[in-house]
Amino acid sequence: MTDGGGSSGAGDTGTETATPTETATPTEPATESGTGTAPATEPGDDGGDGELRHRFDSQVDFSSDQLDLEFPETEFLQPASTSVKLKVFGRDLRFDDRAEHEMWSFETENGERSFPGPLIRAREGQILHATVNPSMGPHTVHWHGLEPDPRNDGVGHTSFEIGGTYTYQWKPEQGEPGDANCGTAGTYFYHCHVNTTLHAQMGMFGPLIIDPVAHPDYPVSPGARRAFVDGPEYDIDTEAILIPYSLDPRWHELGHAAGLSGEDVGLNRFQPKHFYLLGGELARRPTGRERVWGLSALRANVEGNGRKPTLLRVLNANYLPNLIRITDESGAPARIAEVISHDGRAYRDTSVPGTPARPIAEAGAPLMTSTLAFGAAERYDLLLRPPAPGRYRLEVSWKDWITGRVVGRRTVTITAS
Ligand SMILES: [Cu+2]
Repeated sequence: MTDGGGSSGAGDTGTETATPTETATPTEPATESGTGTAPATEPGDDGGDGELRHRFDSQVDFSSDQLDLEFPETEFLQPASTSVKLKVFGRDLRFDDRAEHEMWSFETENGERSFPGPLIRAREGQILHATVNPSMGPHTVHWHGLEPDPRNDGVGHTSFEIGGTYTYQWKPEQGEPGDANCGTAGTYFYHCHVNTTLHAQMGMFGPLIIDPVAHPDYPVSPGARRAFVDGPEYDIDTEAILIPYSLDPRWHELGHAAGLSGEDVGLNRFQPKHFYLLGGELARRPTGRERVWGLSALRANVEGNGRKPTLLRVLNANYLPNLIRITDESGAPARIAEVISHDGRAYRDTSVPGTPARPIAEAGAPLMTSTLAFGAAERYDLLLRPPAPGRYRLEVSWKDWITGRVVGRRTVTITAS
């Protein structure tokens, strides 16, 4: 919407922005229909003032009757620092166990169809534009863990679903050295938020990484990057992401809107039969059409001679709890993983109020481990610090979320050199 007016009556242009006068006047409290003065309307109705509003009579209505807009406009559009274009594809893809499954995911502008979706990478303080053209819509893109304003958060319940095209706009907050309360750098993911349980399982997600802003007090060595503004440096060449994903083939027979009309299609029963480790070294993601990016091996730097440690980003992209165990060649637990952040938040020492909250390793308490337990959608950033060259085994297990019984297991070798 460019004219800013509320009287155009163009019901397809999305929500209006209240003027400062309107928001500052303490009139009647808003009701579920929106303004307190307009009559209750049917979902999607235009109350006469060009403003779309919804009313949900049941849970099913709430889930199924999201506002679906063809071409919502990006409000307060700013020049982009970086921009990406995403389309949606549906396709049978072959996995590393030779099974083929129907997958839906995001493809790049030039037709790269890969699962998971393309890596989106931005730096703190940059304005990102992500233009989405779902074509098989409606779909959305939710930026999981970031907190854009509601229009750009990609949650249909608080904004709209997209039938045509929309450009999401957001700007990750910059970090400050020693400040535990700001900064965004870390590992995230994006996923569709339409019929979310199904669409995420179908493959509509991809990795999202926010890099820290450069700070003059924290220079960066050649070939390295910092994990967060005053965080440790890591080696760009071996940086990798590990994405445990499990798959229930029954779900992959369902349609776009399965379950949204109140019918029971069993989305409360996730019974995976396949267990996959997706991802790999970010610098070596295979290109080409229609393939699964599967993780078969990892490398880890032994520090020295100017080499920085390897950063392993971990993303649980399925509905079961995962457990990682790292062992050495004799099978003994190997505490070579240093946990430096979780869900895009750095671990800092906040024990003394009023003093800089340093990264915990710098404060003398590095969190070294051989095991990591993490649930759906959680992300952890691990620095791998093998003490000497050799081989390690990283085992991922999937656990039943009620009984805790291990239902799937995969392993990869970490070669330390
Ligand atoms: Cu979707």
